[in-house]
Amino acid sequence: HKHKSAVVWLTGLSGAGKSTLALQLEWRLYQQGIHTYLLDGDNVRFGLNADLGFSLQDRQENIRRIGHLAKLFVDAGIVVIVALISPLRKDREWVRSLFHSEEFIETYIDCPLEVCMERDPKGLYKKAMDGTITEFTGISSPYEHPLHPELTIHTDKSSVDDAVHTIEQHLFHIILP
Ligand code: GGZ
Repeated sequence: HKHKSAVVWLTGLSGAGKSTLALQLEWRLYQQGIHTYLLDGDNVRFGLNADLGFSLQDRQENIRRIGHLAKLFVDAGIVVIVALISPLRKDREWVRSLFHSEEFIETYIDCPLEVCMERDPKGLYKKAMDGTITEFTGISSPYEHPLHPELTIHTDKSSVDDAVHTIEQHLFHIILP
């Protein structure tokens, strides 16, 4: 069926649950016949953005390129899900400016740093704490939480299903006639 397009931009700390929610949201939308594309920082950094590291300057470039990619997909009528730490407000505001106001759904994946550190699925926080990894978001590099996100999801309090449902409802409101 016909629907408008939009970008669901997931921002938050490493380990907050962005990739998990992104994958589940993609699956749910697919089941309902909505054509989506997922841009996950973690994956794009292996290909298109393999030349980029984690300095604030490289993160800005990472966001810039993924923002333009997302814009191309949205122009093609595809719902884009982006999972990117995107730690700085100014970079996220820049991306927002690429889109019509209703097209950009900034979704703050809010999870306390202590919980992310406890989860530590890839052992990165441990390495950040002992200095093996430098410039790690939340430890040795800043994270500026959104001030006026369209959505906030508390992944330490709500289930994946509930979180996906919340995002889905907001999205449908915008893209469905
Ligand atoms: C933050 C890092 C770092 C540093 C490697 N800081 O949780 P993950 O492991 O699987 O996903 C994180 C990913 C972050 O990439 P993004 O492209 O989303 O970041 S940004 O938007 O800031 O450009 C994390 C891993 O890369 N990772 N080193 N120093 N995350």
